[in-house]
Amino acid sequence: MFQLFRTSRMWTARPLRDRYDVVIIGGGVHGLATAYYLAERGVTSVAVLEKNYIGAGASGRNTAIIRSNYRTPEGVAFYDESVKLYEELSVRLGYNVLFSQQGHLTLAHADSAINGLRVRAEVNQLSGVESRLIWRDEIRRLVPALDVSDGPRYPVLAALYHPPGGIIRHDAVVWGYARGASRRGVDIHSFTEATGIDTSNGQVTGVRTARGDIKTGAVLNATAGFCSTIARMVGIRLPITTHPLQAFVTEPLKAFLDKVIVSANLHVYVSQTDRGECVIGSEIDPYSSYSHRSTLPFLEHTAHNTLELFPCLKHVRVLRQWAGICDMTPDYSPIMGDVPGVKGFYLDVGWGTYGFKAGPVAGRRTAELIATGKTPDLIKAFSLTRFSDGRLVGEKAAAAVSH
Ligand code: PYC
Repeated sequence: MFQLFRTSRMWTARPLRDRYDVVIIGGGVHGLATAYYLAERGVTSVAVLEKNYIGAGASGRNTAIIRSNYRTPEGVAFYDESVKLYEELSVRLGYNVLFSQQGHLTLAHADSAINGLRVRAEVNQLSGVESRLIWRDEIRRLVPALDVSDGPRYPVLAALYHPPGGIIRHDAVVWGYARGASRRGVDIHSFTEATGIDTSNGQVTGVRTARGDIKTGAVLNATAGFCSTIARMVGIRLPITTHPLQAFVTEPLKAFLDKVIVSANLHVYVSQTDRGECVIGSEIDPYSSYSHRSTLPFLEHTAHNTLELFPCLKHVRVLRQWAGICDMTPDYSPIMGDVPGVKGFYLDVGWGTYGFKAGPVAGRRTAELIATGKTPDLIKAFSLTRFSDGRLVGEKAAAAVSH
């Protein structure tokens, strides 16, 4: 009987070695997915360094929304591959990540918003992604609890409907990748902070950590919130500002909502988990900060706007609220790839509020880059040099809420 219910450890804690082929800084979904896909390619001398417990940063603090209804052809193709990888992830990892493709609606409360959604629908369709404009009757049918009357200050007029979008269990994704990577020989070192990166003649040679030094020729910066600090260790300044992003969760309720609802105009997004809790978030805080503290003004503002959409939540209690921190780039697209002048240093950063959605594709394509030395076509547009070359990939219009 005991054997039946005995739980085995998800990953193995091994001693920190003094040499690895690849060192990944950041033990969130991006770092762990990269380690997993490197190991799948046979690159197993890999260390993942995480200064806290794994998934303690943005991977454990996001609102777990998955979608690919972006605004640029580059963004749509990239996030579409991520959705496809998420679709097969439970089977690939042998671990249920509870991906619920319940559908995703971005609401429009003004003509200008409808125009923006129409452009996205067309770019999505041209890229083969299911996404279309729908009107009040269909919205009412899909989401009976939503107030689609003329009553609210900003009545709902239309929506971008994206059926493949949905929600996932973010901890399970992190644990599943960690387990898969560890089983293939990757070393995961929690509570191991990177304190410096050594270079010689423009080539990475090692990483210093609070637990000892490591020799390596390849380092990936897969951090969120602290990517500028890590980049500065090799003398690079990233075009990034870091802002808190807050969210809260309600007490569990009987199932009433089986779509992800986003209102950019009201700065709010709402979904209901399998446990019945509503997960509700808003825009990034307007000030730059590394703080994980949540605030009362956020809760008041976001709760108020949620009630404009769902008056039925009026008497519901809030269980808890929290904050994560987001690295924002000027064009709201990530920075991925190698870095001119620092051989062996790779970036997978600048995810703003889109990071969790991209974990599988970013991991898979970054692993391909590190293993082959060739930048995959899918991530070429996200290079650091786009800022000096003037080739921005503007994804602000696809943000869940306008910032
Ligand atoms: O882009 O869907 C999104 C999102 C939701 C919360 C943060 N980002």
